[in-house]
Amino acid sequence: MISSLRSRLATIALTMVAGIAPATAAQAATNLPAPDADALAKVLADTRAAGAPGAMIRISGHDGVRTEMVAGVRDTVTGAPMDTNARFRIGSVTKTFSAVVLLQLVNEKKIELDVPVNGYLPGLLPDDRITVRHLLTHRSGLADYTNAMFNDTVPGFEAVRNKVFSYDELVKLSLSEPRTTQPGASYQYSNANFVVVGMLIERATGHPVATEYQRRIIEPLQLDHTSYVHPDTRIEGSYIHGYLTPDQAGLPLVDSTEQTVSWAQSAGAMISNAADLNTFTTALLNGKLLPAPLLDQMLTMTPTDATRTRFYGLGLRRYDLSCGTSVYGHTGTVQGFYTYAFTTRDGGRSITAMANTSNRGAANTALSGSLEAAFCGKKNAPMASAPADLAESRS
Ligand code: REY
Repeated sequence: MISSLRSRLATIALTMVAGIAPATAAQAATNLPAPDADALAKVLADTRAAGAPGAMIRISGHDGVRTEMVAGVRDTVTGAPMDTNARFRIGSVTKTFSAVVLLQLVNEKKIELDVPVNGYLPGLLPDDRITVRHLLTHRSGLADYTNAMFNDTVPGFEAVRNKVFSYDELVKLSLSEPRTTQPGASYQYSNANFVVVGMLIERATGHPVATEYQRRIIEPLQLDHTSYVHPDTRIEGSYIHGYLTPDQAGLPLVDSTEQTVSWAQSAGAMISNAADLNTFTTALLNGKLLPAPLLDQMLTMTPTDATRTRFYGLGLRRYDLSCGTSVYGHTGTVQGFYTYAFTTRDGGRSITAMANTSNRGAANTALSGSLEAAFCGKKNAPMASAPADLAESRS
């Protein structure tokens, strides 16, 4: 089956690195079918057909790497093939790292979830009713300044590619727009929320967020390919080039690899690789980063759309898949990179899927099909048209 698919889809390099390992006791507890390798290969082919130069999927189980698949290239100039070990920009998966640090500070009684943000950062916000929890659940009403910033995609990006913003400047940009909801009233995804989370982390610890990511998450989990280097623009080691799609059809892709990501910072500026993201989501859901009561808070979800299959907790998404399995993690969109990093409730199976393009919804929708293929197994229909409602969006 796999080999016939290979011949049909010549551009796909499919590597079952360790095959499908026998179920361990813990995996059996998840009661998941084997990932559908054909469907995963088709996801990668569809993602490339939709315009991504490359794409990859890495699935990890309790007993180590289970599946690695790549398609296309990580560098369109040299033709270097996509590589599941290489680093890339993870965009808003950063929000889960920020939420973990913040919740550790809650555990240490340095911050409380239901206290007004202005209690910690006096005068920052124009409404004393906005709490720390409202930030983490995207219910503060702080406008997402990035919509205006990137309204015109490539000029918007080039205007900030090398810019270094202070947190205060980003908050001012948000506050120059009307607020989107009364505090707590509705979910409105906004990068401004996690910019303020970064400010809270720095205020409570007296350290840059980079120091806190490092000592609380990166070092304990030995995430050797994960970093927060803002405002440095480079990705160290072996990395994947990101290619931003212009709004106007027919224009060449823009290599957007090097940027400060200062417009996002604690909302989206981290760099990682697929193995590290799988280790991170697994450890988080296994309770290795947060004590149970705080993980429970993170997992307390409300729906983000009318389908009631997509939810948001505290810096964490939940998607309910068609087979009844729920997966937890985050999506990321930063210029040139789409990322999905999700795991099961017991951390028994984790996936990182990425494509090195952005501003190209069809590629993102195709890539989102990797979740059904990875967790729902063969019984599902082929991923020819992944349901649009599972694609990462800003809803
Ligand atoms: C910003 C625009 C996306 C991306 C964003 N990402 O807020 C955060 C996240 C960190 O949720 C850009 N889109 C693109 C445009 C649209 O420029 N005109 O697709 O690269 O991950």
